[in-house]
Amino acid sequence: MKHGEFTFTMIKPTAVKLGKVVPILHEIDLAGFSVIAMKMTRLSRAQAERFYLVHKDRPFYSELVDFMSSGPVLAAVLQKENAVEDFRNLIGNTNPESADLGTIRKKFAKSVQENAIHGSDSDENALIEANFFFSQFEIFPH
Ligand code: FUP
Repeated sequence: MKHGEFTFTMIKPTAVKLGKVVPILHEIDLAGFSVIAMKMTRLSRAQAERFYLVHKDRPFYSELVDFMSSGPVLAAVLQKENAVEDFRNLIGNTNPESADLGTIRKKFAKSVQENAIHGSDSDENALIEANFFFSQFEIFPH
């Protein structure tokens, strides 16, 4: 995988439960991303704690970990030029109330916690997060 040409995403438990996996993947496809790895899985509490470790001192950490381990998620690695920045623009602000019209979070998020989808915030984190969910034999870059 080439640095800068991929990002990691995860469709979060509420969106999965509400049947929004395919509608959200459709938006991702229309925006020009291609799927190079994908799985549905459920995080244990310990795995969710590890994924969000940068937030461990924030007041919402415990609730966030409870939520993210409450049901299945759809994890994927997406390929595109300028993937991290373009995907952050596609999903919109963390808080759906502040997200621009047309963004995935504006369309599908319930709240700042249950905000439908994750997108890596840097190329370094995209690599760390892709490796958290997938082995090198489960990622198929073009
Ligand atoms: P983002 O990069 O947009 O996902 O946002 P952050 O890294 O700031 O936050 C990561 C996750 O923490 C969010 F997706 C949801 C959760 N969060 C809350 O639950 N409450 C908050 O006030 C802020 C973030």
